[in-house]
Amino acid sequence: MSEPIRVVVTGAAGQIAYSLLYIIAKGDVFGPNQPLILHLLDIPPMMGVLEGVVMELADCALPLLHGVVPTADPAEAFKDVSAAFLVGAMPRKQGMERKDLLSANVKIFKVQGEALDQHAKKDVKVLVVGNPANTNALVCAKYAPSIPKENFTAMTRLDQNRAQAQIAAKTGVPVANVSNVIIWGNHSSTQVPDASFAKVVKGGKTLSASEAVNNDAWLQNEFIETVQKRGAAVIAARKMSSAMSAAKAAGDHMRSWFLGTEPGKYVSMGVLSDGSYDTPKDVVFSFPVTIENGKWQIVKGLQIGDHYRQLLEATGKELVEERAEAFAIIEA
Ligand code: NAX
Repeated sequence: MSEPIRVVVTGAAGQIAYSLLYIIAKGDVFGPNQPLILHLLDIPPMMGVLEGVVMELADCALPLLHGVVPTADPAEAFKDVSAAFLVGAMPRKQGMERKDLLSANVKIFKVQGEALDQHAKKDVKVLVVGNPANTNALVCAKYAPSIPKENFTAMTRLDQNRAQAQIAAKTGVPVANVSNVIIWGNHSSTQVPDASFAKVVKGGKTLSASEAVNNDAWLQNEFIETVQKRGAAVIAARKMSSAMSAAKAAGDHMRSWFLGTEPGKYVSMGVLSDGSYDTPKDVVFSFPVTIENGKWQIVKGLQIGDHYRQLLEATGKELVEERAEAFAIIEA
C-alpha cells in the first residue's frame, strides 16, 4: 500500500462535505489502495460542529483513513495537500444581491489561493465547488502563481450527471449506458447542456442521443431547461440545495482527474479556456475533456450547431462579466 496523501475539504462542516467526506475516505475517489489524511477547513464558529464530523469519521472505522486534521487555519489546512476540494463558501441569503455574494466569495478564494500557493504541493489538483465556482477557480489560480493554472478547475460534473440521468430516463436505459453529454460554459443558469455528441447504448446497439431520443425539439429545449433548472427544482422540493448529488459529482470529478477517462469517453470540467470553440480566453469555461496521467485535454474538432453556438456565446459573455466584477471587487 502506498504512502498516505493529504486531501483538504473546505466547508467541511457543511452539507455537501457531510456526504463527500465519506465518499473520499472510503476510497471511491483515489482508489482502494490509496490511504489518506483528511484536512478539514471551516470557519471558527463551526469548529464545534466540525468536531462532531470528526467523531463520525472515526466511528466509520475506515481502513484507508490514516488521519484527520480539523482546523480553521488555512495555512494548516493546505499544508502539503495533493488534492483540494474547495466547497466552503458563503451561501446566498435572502435579500442578498448577486454582487454581494460575489464580493464575499471571491475574497475567500483569494485568501485560499494564497494559502495554496504557500503551503500546498506544487502539483495539487484543485476542484472548486463553492459558487460562483468558475470565477472562484479563476481567482484562486491568479493568487497561486507558483501552481500551474491547469491545476485549477470548477465543477460542472453535477450538471453532466443530471443531463445523463435525464437522457437515460427519456430513453429507458440505465444511466451508465449514456456517455459524452457535454456541459459548456458557466455553472449557472446560462450553462449549455449539449447532447449532440452523446451516445446511448440500447438493445445492444450504440446510438446517438438524437437517434435514441427521436425528438430533437426535446433535446434542444426541454432537456436543456430541465438541466439548467434542476438545482432550483431540488431546492423547491427539499428546501435545501443539492448535497448528496453534489458530493457524488465532486468525487466523480476528482476521480476522473486522478485516475483518467475511459477510451472514447469524455467528461465536462470548468478549465482555463484557451479560446477553443471561439470561447473567451482566460475564463474558467466548462469543456469536454479527456484525461490521461493526471492531465486534462480539451476535446477538439467537434462541429457545434448554430443553436448551441449562440448559447455558448451567451454563457461566455456571462463569464467575462463575472471576471470583470470579481477583479473590480478584489482590486477596489
Ligand atoms: P453549506 O452552507 O451547508 O456549507 C458551507 C460551509 O462552508 C459552512 O460550513 C461554512 O461555515 C463554510 N465556510 C464558509 N466560509 C468559509 C471559509 N472562508 N473557509 C472555509 N469554510 C467556509 O453549503 P453547501 O450546501 O455545502 O454548499 C457549498 C457550496 O457549494 C455553495 O457555495 C453552493 O452554492 C455550492 N454548490 C455548487 C455546486 C456546483 O455544481 N458547482 C452544486 C451544489 C452547490 O450548490
